[in-house]
Amino acid sequence: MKSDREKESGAIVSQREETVLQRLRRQGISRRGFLKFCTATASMMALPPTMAPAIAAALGSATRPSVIWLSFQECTGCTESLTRSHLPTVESLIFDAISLDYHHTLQAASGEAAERAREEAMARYAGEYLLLVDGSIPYGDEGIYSTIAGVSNLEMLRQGVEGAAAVIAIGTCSSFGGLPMASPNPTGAMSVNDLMQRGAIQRRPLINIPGCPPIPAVITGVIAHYLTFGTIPQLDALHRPLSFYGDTIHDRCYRRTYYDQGKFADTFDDEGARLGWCLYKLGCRGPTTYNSCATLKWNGGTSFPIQSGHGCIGCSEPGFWDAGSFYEALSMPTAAATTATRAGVGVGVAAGALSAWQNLHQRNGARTGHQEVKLDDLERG
Ligand code: FSX
Repeated sequence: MKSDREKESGAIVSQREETVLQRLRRQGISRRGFLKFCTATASMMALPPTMAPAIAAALGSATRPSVIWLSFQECTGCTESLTRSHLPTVESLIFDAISLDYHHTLQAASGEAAERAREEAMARYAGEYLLLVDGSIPYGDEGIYSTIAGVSNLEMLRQGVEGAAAVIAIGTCSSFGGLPMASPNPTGAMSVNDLMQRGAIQRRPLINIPGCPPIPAVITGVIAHYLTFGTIPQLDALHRPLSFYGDTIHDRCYRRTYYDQGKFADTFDDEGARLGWCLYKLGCRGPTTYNSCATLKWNGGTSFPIQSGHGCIGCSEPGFWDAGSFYEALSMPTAAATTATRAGVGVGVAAGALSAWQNLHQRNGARTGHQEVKLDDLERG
């Protein structure tokens, strides 16, 4: 007779061996619904709808990858962001398409059973599982500032990274350090990439999905890409997927025409604000922030901060907490600056525009060429 532990392990294995299509069908998703899901997945990954049959074929035979999600110094906003999506969504479907074997906040198990699930998944799927990490890692005083089940965050991350096929850093904290790393950084917080760079953990293919919190559709889009192609998407120099971080918020903002015309709100309740003019003078960080908020938006595509009348605070950029007041303009747009803006020759604006153009160009290249980085092409520790 099988022990409870053996039964638990058996259940994990058989669910893991189901294909994504089998799992979705078991959840009551019709064939038509599945094809719609594939079309939505293509669009989420910035691929043309003609890719939907290829995605359907890939997902029809792909087994659900084991995913281990570790949470360190964070506010749980990243998980909240993901779970606040309304059902049924592409996001929820995607999470039926993976085997989430360990997640501090979402798992039912606790204590020893929870840690056993992590250890078993790491051993059974060594070299195959996806490691998702949110929160930064305290590096000061050998990581004593934060422990889980008596294990320091640094040690838990080190163990997790060792057998991971790829690591996805969810949120600004794990991508760039985020709030815990803000001055004076009392815990010596570091990002996953910082630790890889200094050799404190092994190097693995790393995708950063910054945002405080990140957009749920971006998290699921990246996972969908991995699930479909077995590869990670094309990344920029900060390990961000170009299809989602290739443009600045400013590049895609619906108020951009007002910026180009030199029409700015000077206060949050003046005529310009009422007319929906550009929020640049009120501190909007859209011109220096790379993310998809202006296109994917939030709450199922309902809105995003600029649409509700507040400037972008740049939460997906490195060091944003220490970058000064959220309400100070990036430069001083006086009447002269407005003229310069119109002419498109403001130094900061020109530099921003050039970098935005370069990024846009790269992003379009990635879209049309659909280049991928194979896991084997990337450096392994
Ligand atoms: Fe950080 Fe996420 Fe901001 Fe919070 O897990 S990116 S503080 S939304 O929760 O890590």
